[in-house]
Amino acid sequence: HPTTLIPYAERIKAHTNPTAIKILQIMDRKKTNLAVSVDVSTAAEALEVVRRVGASVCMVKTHVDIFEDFTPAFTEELVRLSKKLDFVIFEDRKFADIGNTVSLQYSSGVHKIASWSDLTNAHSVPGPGIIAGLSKIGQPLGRGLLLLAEMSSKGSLAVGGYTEETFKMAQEAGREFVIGFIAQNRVDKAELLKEKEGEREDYLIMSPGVGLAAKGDSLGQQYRTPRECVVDSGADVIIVGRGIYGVSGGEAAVRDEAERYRKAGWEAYEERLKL
Ligand code: S5P
Repeated sequence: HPTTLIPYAERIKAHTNPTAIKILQIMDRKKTNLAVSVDVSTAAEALEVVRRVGASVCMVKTHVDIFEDFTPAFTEELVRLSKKLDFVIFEDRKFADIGNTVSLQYSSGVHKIASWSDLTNAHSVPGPGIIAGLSKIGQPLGRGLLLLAEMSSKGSLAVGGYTEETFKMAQEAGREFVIGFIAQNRVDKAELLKEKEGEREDYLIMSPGVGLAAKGDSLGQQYRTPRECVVDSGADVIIVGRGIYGVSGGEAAVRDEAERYRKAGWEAYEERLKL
């Protein structure tokens, strides 16, 4: 795939969305394509994990609806840490409703996601209105959106024609707000990419379901190694949850494990540039 042979830093010029530009700049600056997912049960624990792994990541992914102690103080501190430790915040909300509803879910309620999260994601199942509803809120703030084109879980229905139509939906919407995909492969197939006025279409592919030890869990999750994701399947960002925050051995172990994944992801990226 042509995009996978271009260094992250060079891909910046193919983007206009501020969040896409920021992600690529951070990846290049910190030599990391690692995103850590902090799916722990309290906001306090999540911040502890972020303080430990922050230096190793380009992105911190949250599910704030998991926290039993969520308050706006959490997002204030997360934003502060994102500036101090240089990473982007991704609330993994997986919106899946009509445009009007998702615009309310994105801007309002307890979590006010658009006010603090650089990046969020949505299922394509409702059709393009979901992108319109989210972009109305997020685009003026410089936020970015990923569409879920594939999933890592066993038996996922997001395959084949669904995946292809999701890509086309993003392409139709334009890259001012939709900057890429959650996927297991390069769903922006080379033959579908268009050159507009000499400018290449560039999408960020972010892959969850990454583990160096486990192959899966008891609830259908499936893991691949960073090398399989980045070299074999062309992912730009690897997303790791339990493989990092779930490691036993205390604070230092979590930090070391994040560094181990950062190195594995970065070495895979350097290897693919030479293909
Ligand atoms: O297809 C997907 C999409 C996502 S965003 N598969 C996933 O596992 N995710 C998310 O990635 C999931 O919600 C979780 O937050 C993370 C994977 O966590 P892990 O602990 O299995 O690494």
